[in-house]
Order: sequence, then C-alpha cells, then structure tokens
Amino acid sequence: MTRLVPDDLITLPAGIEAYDRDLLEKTGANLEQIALGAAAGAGFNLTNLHPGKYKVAVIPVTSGLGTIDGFAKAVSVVAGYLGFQVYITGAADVGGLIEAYKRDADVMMLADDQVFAAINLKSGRVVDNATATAAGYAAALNFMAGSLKGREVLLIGAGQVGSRAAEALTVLGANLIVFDQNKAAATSLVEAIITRTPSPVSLRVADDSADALQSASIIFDASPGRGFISGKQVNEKTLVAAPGIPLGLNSDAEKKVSARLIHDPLQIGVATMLYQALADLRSPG
Ligand code: 2YC
Repeated sequence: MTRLVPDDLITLPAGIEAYDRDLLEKTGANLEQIALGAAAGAGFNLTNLHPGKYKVAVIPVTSGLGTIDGFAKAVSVVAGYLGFQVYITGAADVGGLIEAYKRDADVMMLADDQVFAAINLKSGRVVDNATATAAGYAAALNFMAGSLKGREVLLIGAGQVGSRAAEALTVLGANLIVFDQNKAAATSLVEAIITRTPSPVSLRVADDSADALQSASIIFDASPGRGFISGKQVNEKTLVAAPGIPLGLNSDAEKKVSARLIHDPLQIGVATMLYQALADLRSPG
C-alpha cells in the first residue's frame, strides 16, 4: 500500500458519518456490515460481537519515516465510530505498547512504514491491513454487485492487496482476469489460486490492461498507479473497488463511475482489521 500523507486523512474524522451513508447508498451495506461480511467470508466466527465491550489502543510509531499527521486520529475515529472503546496512547513506540498493556487493551493497532497491524492481546491473533483491506473491499464489491458469483472481475495488481483480493474474490465465486505490469506476478498468482481452490473457477491472466479494461464491467483496482484508467475505459454500469491511495481512475473515469466506486484511504481496512482481530476462527471442518 502506498504511504498515506496528512491530506489523505484530514477530512476523515469529520466525514465519517457521511462516508458511511455514501457506502450504504452505493453497496446496500454500511461499514459494520461490510466488515462483518469480510470477517465471515474469511472464515471467522463473529456471533454477537459487541464492539462496546472491547478496548482498542492505537499506538503511534515513529520508526522509519516517522508518524503521519492524522493517521492515529483517523484510525481511532473509525474504531470509535464502530462503537469500540478506543484511545490513542500518550506515548509512541515502546511507551505506547506499555500503556496499552497497562490499560488492559484488547486490541493494539500500530503501523510502521512496512506493516499496519491489529494485534489481539488476549488471543494473540494478528491481522494485517493488506489482508483485511482485500477482504473488506471484496465484501463491499460483492454487496454492490448483489453477488459476484459467476461474475467476471478484472483484478489489476497482483501485489500485497491484489494477491489477497484474488483469494477473497474467488471464494465469492468471481471469475477473475488478473493483470499486472509484471506478467510473471500475475501468472504465479493465477497458478497459486488454481492449485488452492477446490471448485473449478475460471481465472486467466490479461496480457494488456487496455483490452482487459475495455471489456471489464467489474474492476478491482489494487494497483499503486494513479489515473491510468480513462473515462473511455469505463461506462455508466462499471463497478469499481479501489482500495487505498492513489486512485487508478482519472478524473473523467471517476466522474462517470462515482455512484458505483468504492474508494477510501483507511476506513474499510481498519473496520475489517478490528472485526477479524476480535473474531474466533470458525472451528475447521
Ligand atoms: O503515524 C504513524 O504511526 C506512522 N508510523 C504510520 C505509517 C503508516 C504507513 N502506511 C501507510 O500509510 C499505508 C496505510 C494505508 C496502511 C498501509 N500502508
């Protein structure tokens, strides 16, 4: 995932209610329902999870390029909005870890430049943002499409989020076309999914993104590219799930697709991280 900048986050706290209304309007599900759907889809058992019972500590981390203004605040606003008892620790780094333990947090959320994790201090479960974002966006797209079963989805990007999204989309019954500038990455992802998936699903690698975009009616943009999808490559019916920043749609395409575009810097990923971190794994079998 591309590193966020303060401008990506500054409006999130004040806009969280309007964001959730928009999400409900577009997909028929709100943030909580999408996170629940994503956790259930990933095999977690969430029967009667009451967010108000859980304490979430958000810990600023100063390593690497340092803290991002507004990051801890944005994460805490999403957790609070979902009903969790949430606080940002007064200290960063080790001091913050100590505070979370001392205040008996159930979940810690913290991110350095490589990983953003939710750690359940009681069960030991760790959920990373890429996994949760992939599951959350696949669930949101599934709601927006009514169902992805048997539907063709163009997945752009076979990296951290894309490879996990391929898994989640296949579980939802989508027929995937995978494009990555690095064709070998797309090919190995398709092969990995085919060997792992029992039921025969149709997956294939796209050679050229322009051709693939021309015929795609459902797009999952998990690429770090900005503005490479033009207005001509989408139409009034195209559904787009585009996790994280930057957005692959250029401004024409974004205008055309806007009512059917799921795109945010953190919200769906953070919500899904919390639900997956607090869920019990469904007993296998
Ligand atoms: O403020 C802090 O604690 C910083 N250490 C946070 C750095 C987050 C870096 N990662 C990102 O900006 C993106 C996020 C969308 C999640 C994963 N990468």
